Amino acid sequence: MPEAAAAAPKKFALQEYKTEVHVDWCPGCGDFGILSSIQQALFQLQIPPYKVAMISGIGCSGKTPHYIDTYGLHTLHGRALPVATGAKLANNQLTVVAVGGDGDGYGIGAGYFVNSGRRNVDMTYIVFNNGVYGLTKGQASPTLAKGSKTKSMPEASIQEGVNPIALALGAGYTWIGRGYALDVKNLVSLVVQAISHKGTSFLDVFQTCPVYNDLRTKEWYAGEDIGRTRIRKLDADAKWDPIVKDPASIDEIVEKKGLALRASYETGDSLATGVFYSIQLPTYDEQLAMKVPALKDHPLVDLPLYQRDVDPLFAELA
Ligand SMILES: Cc1ncc(C[n+]2csc(CCOP(=O)(O)OP(=O)(O)O)c2C)c(N)n1
Ligand code: SF4
Repeated sequence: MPEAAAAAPKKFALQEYKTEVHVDWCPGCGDFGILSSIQQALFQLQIPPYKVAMISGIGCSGKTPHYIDTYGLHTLHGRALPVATGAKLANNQLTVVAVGGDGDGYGIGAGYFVNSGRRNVDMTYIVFNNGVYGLTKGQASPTLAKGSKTKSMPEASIQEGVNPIALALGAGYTWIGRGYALDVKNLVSLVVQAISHKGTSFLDVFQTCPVYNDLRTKEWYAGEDIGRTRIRKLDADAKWDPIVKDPASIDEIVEKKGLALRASYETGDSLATGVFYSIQLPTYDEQLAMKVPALKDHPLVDLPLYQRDVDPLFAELA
């Protein structure tokens, strides 16, 4: 008798990455495109939903884990990255994706944004960048350019906006990209690449907030006033190569970071999207496993708790 064929691995349906929770974003919100892109990317990668942890901060964008049928945690304002770091270190077998707004990530969470870049924990961070604090009614966020006045502001901003790609290059993120919420096809591809990258990947996403930001509208990105899209795809240039081939070569690193930095400063009528920079370096979790060999075979959550009798210490201090 022929041997029984091995059971085919279960194929997850796109629907299995969606919850039944009512999505309460405003009609036309760019968040819908980002949500759909994350669900499609997880589906394309066929990552079992029970092996994914979605971690968010606070804001309209912070609701994202409610709508994705994986493990999820809606944490404090600006704290998605430290919580995501903890989740990955506790269970290195999880695919960890942190999400949040530009106020969440580049404002109140700015310190975590910088320090997560230098650690290179194997996880992904996706920022919904709309130039405003959506949930709290449209105040200027850290990315709103100087001189801009949105619908909800009495006067134009007198502060410079930050450049998230430049910050990420300086902080040490090992994969840096940018997408556009309403170009879902491209965004799915970028989320797939970001999640597949070994190390901390950072994806800034231009997101439209039609309720509070009447400057960066879908018509503006489409360039209806200038007759061509303002979104420039970096890979449309056949010569664009963001990948560092020799991670030991400081010259190559500086050259590639320089090109990415230049592209990140394109403004006005040409906004670069795509992969800006990519390098393969040892991850924090890998380095930890070198120090604690038991982590190679078992995630921390499966290891017995370390116990120590502290009574002698207290007795000594008494
Ligand atoms: C410690 C703390 N400070 C302030 C707030 C109020 N707050 C809630 S959401 C938010 C801003 C959200 O903006 P953003 O991060 O850009 O996300 P969006 O709503 O645009 O997706 C603020 C200031 C809070 N919840 N917690
Ligand atoms: S306020 Fe803006 S970001 Fe928030 S749900 Fe509405 S459109 Fe989206």
